[in-house]
Amino acid sequence: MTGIVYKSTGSWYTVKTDVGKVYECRIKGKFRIKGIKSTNPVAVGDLVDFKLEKNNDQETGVIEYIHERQNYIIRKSVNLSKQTHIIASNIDVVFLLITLNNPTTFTTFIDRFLVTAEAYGIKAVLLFNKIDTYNEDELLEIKYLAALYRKIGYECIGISAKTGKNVDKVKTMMKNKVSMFSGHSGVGKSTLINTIAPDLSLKTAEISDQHQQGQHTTTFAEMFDLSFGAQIIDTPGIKGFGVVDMDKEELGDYFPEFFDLKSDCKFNNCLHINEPKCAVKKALDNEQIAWSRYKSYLQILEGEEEHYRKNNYNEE
Ligand SMILES: Nc1nc2c(ncn2[C@@H]2O[C@H](COP(=O)(O)OP(=O)(O)OP(=O)(O)O)[C@@H](O)[C@H]2O)c(=O)[nH]1
Ligand SMILES: [Mg+2]
Ligand SMILES: [Zn+2]
Repeated sequence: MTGIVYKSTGSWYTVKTDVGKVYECRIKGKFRIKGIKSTNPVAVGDLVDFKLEKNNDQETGVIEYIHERQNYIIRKSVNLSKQTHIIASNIDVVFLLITLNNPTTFTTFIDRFLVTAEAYGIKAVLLFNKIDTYNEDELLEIKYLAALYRKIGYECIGISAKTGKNVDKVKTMMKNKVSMFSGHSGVGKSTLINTIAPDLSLKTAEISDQHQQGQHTTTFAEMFDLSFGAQIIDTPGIKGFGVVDMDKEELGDYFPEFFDLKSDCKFNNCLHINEPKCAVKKALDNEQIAWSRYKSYLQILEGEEEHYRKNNYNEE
């Protein structure tokens, strides 16, 4: 039998066949797939083959094969273990939810996320959520950020999952696609899904819990079929987003505005650091490239960890 993984709770995987039958499946042994050392061998979105077995009176499955993934979002945990975790696979578009405060989303986090999406060829859209809560200065900051990322080529939408503002635009982009919502804990991923599909009634943080630190309301990634021909993957909030190791020379290619200028650099293997006649550095001086982007680039290049205010969020 063949189906798609809709939910993974660690030891059990919920798999749905193309006729809509749902089976709880498990894996035997370590089930490592070649080349990827991740904490989760099977991810939400995976297409898997499984065989049925009798488990007491229930029919459950054993996953025997994972079909090749078209793509996936993978991150390195920022704790010491440095293990990688596949958040979800076979995604058409990923929406990154961003809030200025409660919680704060820093540009380094946005850029790390975008690099990963670029590396796996996944379309990324930035959703600036909770715009119903911002004062004038904060709205200006959102406008500035949206302009910065639009210039690079990313779609940016200011939304309110609470009031429903611009949620129809998000819905339109989700039609006939597999989408994933990502972002820090508390940015409103589950709230947005509830606004789009009220029937799901996903658990979201209570207002009173909002200021409690390290509170994760969604604890497992889960995919849902929506009525308008869309599939959405809700994910648990992530604290830091460690970019998986890539070649130094490759990294600049995943900053689209750097990549566009690369052919104008004197050296074709230019890392845009100290090399003479570097088109990226020149564009930086002319303010055509944002400092925040360049800073993120250097940080990833040097393998630096993101800096977080202590105890701001819990590691997943
Ligand atoms: N004012 C306002 N509050 C919002 C908005 N979106 C979400 N919230 C609130 O933010 C809090 C967190 O929302 P959740 O949907 O649980 O956040 P999440 O991203 O799913 O968090 P995790 O599941 O922990 O990753 C809740 O109290 C929501 O009511 C919004 O657009 N405006
Ligand atoms: Mg949630
Ligand atoms: Zn250069």
